[in-house]
Order: sequence, then structure tokens, then C-alpha cells
Amino acid sequence: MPHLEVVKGLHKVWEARKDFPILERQVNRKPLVYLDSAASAQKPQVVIDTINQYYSNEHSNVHRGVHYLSQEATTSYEVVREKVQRFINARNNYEVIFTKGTTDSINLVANSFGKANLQAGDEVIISAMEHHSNIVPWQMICEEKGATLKVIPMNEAGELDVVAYADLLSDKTKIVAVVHISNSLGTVNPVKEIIRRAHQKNIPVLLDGAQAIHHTKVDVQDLDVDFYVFSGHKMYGPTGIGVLYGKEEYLNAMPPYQGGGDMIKSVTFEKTVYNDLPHKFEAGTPNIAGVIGLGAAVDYIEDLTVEAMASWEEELVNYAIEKLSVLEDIKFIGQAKNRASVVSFLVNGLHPYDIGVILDKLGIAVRTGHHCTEPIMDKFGIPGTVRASFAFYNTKDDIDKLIEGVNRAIDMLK
Ligand code: 7TS
Repeated sequence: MPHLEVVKGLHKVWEARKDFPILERQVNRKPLVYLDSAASAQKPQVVIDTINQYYSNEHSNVHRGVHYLSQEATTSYEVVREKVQRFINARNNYEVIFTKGTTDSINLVANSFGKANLQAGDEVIISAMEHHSNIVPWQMICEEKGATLKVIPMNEAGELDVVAYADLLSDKTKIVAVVHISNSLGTVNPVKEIIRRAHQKNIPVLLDGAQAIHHTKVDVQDLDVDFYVFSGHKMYGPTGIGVLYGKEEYLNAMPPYQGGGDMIKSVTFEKTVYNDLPHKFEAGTPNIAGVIGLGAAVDYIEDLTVEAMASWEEELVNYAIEKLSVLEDIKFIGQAKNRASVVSFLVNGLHPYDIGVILDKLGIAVRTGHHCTEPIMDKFGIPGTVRASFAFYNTKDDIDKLIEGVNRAIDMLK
């Protein structure tokens, strides 16, 4: 983007804070400072209104009725599939599968792809910085099939060891599943390199994009990624909705994950013929309102642009690191060169939970604990961290309040 465009984009981003009604709230009689968007982002009014409008005026079941409302709901639902297709630049709309979220999408792939492709002695590669959602489903299917989970190590800064990764890839590897941006460390992984190396051996790659889809431009064709998964609620959309993007060739070859309505062409007691993509993987009445709300979130992000949002978030992360660095005895967990959206830290030997409780009393929402990434905490030998995570609607004032709050906590707890 040329410089003037960046400046214009930033102004629009700053203005957009007022789109989020919850940010006007008081918590514990203090103005809310919301620094937990990595757990779940807040919703702009337009997303809330779109869901309200859908239930007030347009609700009916999809893919079933000949009647007007059902056809209207089906059209709105399928329009969002095309919107998501464009948003991530998928080749075909039927490569976009609606799920409950990132966790559900990974479980779908682990079960369906795993069932068809894993055998005793095979290997699945994940990394040392995965969310539990990208560990446990693989562990479960590996256990069932007698396969082994291999883990790409990381260094003290929280960066993956790509050389060690290359050594792990072998004829036994059936799939690689890696996080795009870490929710605990903020590390942006070298995903193109990870995919390139796997593809040299014809191994498919799944990227967990839960923390990336709204912080960086995702183009699945440019990445040449085989599966890309994310959640609506982290990208300013509703909870209970998410996406599995999969390349047609893989999705077509995979068996259904769940049986039920919508995923069949015909059923007799002797035999069921499964539906085509994407319906093969969308059993039962889907989260129609969630899909429609997700469509509003995609429009909202495209209007502000991921680039402008990310450029402000980068400034916030750098500002937070600069301000926190001054604190005595601060320890940052995750200092990758290429990072985004979160700052994890420990201070003065204090337990992160105690700091979190004091911050909460001051109206400041951060997450404390292991952030569903226990192996990371084990690697660093710590019980957890305090994590401030940023969205484009945060301000430098939010960070100043965080620093004040942490100072208060140090005074009270030391
Ligand atoms: N993968 C990553 C990288 C995540 O950050 C999360 C959620 C998930 C998967 C699971 O997403 P879900 O929508 O299916 O629950 N991360 C967090 C977090 O950092 N704090 O709370 C949830």
C-alpha cells in the first residue's frame, strides 16, 4: 500500500473503535480495557445487527424447503460461503466447509483424513507451540491407529527449528499440522517454508489460522496450503462458527466425519450415498445465524482491510513491549523476530494469576495461565504467563493502563 493509503487506512481503523458497543462498558466500576482478543474478539454493531435481522426477519432452515424463507436463508448462507472463498482466495466455493470453529475443523481433518490415511508406524508432525486443539485430536487418532506424533522443536525465543523440521519429514509422515501465529508467543511461523518442504515429499499441510486470519492477509492458493482452519469469534464474528478450507482433491478423498441430514444424497437401510462437497461435511442443521454473522464480519474486515488493522496492531505490540521492558525483573515469553498481536510476560517472580486478579479489579481484561498451550509452559519451566492480546480497536491508552495496573500489582504483591 502506498503511504497515503496506509495513513487513510489507519484513520479508519482508529474511528472503528466506536463500532464496538461493549468497549463502552464499565467493569468493576472502571472503564473496560479489553486485552483478551486472542481468546475471543469483541463484535462490531453490524455483526450484532445482522444476526438480529436474520432472526427477526429471515430465519428458516437451509437446503430443505421450497418455500420462500428457506430459499432466502439458503441463498444468504451460500453467499457467505462465496464471501469466505474470496476472502481466503480459495479456488472453489465448495472447498469452504462451515464448522463450529478451529477445534471442530481440526477434529474433522484428524478423524476423517486420519481414518483414511493413517496406519500403524505412520507419523504426524506438529510443533512445540501448538494450541491443545492442534495436539489432542492428532494424539487421539495416532493412538487409535498406532501412529506416532512427532514434534518440531523451538528455540528460546519461541521460533521453530526449520532444520530439525526438515529432518523429521520422512516417508512415514502422513500430514504436518502447524499453527500459523502462536496464541501464547505471538510467533508468526515461516509457513510457506514449512509447506514447501512438506510438498517436496508430497505430504499435505494443515495450518491452524485461529490467530492469523484477522492479523495477516491469508491467500490459501498463494500459500499452497492443503487445509486452513479458523474460528469466527476471533475475527469479530459470532461464536460457534468456523471454517475448514481444504483442497478439493483431499476433501473429495476423505470420508464423512459425521452422519445425518444434508450430508446424504440418498439413504436406504442397506446403503447411504453421500452428498458432494461441501455438504458431505456439513451434517445436520448448520449454524445458519453464525454463518450469516460471519459474513458480516468478513465484510467488516475487508472494509477496514487486514493490512491497516495489522499495521496498527504492530504499533501496539511494539509500544507494549517498549513500556513493559522498563519494569524491573520483567521476563517476556516469546521473543520471535517475526511476531504479532500478543505479548506474554512474567514479572518480579509473581504468579500470573495474582496479577490477573488485580488487573481485573481495575477493569483490565488479560488472560493468565497456560493459554491451552501447556507444552510451551513446560518448555520454559513456568506455570503460565500474563498475556495481553491486541486487536485494532485497542489504543495506546489501554496499554498505559495495563502498565499502571501491573505496577499496582507489583506494589501490592511484593
Ligand atoms: N488454535 C489457536 C492458535 C488458538 O489460539 C485457539 C484458541 C484455538 C486453536 C481454538 O479455537 P476455538 O475457537 O476452536 O476454541 N485460543 C484461545 C486463547 O488463546 N485463549 O482462549 C482461547
